[in-house]
Amino acid sequence: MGIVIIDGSTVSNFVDDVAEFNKRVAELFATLDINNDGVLSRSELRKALESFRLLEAHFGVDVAAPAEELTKLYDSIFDKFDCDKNGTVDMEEFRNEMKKIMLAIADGLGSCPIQMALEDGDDSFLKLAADLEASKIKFSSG
Ligand SMILES: [Ca+2]
Ligand SMILES: [Ca+2]
Repeated sequence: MGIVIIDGSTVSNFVDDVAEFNKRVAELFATLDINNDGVLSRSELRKALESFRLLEAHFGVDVAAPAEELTKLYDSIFDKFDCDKNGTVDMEEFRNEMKKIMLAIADGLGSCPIQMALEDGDDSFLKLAADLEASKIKFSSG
C-alpha cells in the first residue's frame, strides 16, 4: 500500500509518450485478453473496467447500483470501445478509447493533484502514469 500523487500533466504526459503508452496499452490488453484470442469480449472488458476504480468514477459508475443497471452501463461502455460494432474490442479500438479516457481524466484533474492510495500489486493505468513520471524525474535529476 502506497500513495501516489498525480495531476492532469502526469496523465497527459503519459499519453503523449506514444511509444511508452502503446507499450503499456499492449501489455494491459494482453493481461485483459484472458482467452488469448487477440480481442476483448464483453466480459473481458467488464472485468477490466471493474478493476479500474478511477474509470468507474469517470464513467459515473455507482458500485452500489443494481446488477442490471451495472450491466447496462458496462454494455454502453463496451459500445464506446467497440467502434466498428463487430462485438469485440481489438487492440486499436482499445488503445484509441483508453487514450480518450486518459485525456478526459487529465482534463478533469487539471492542475489539481490528487492522491491515490494504491494496494500492493495495483497495476492501474494511472499508477503506471505516476510511475512513468517518477522515473523521468529520477532520470532528469541524474
Ligand atoms: Ca479475448
Ligand atoms: Ca470492434
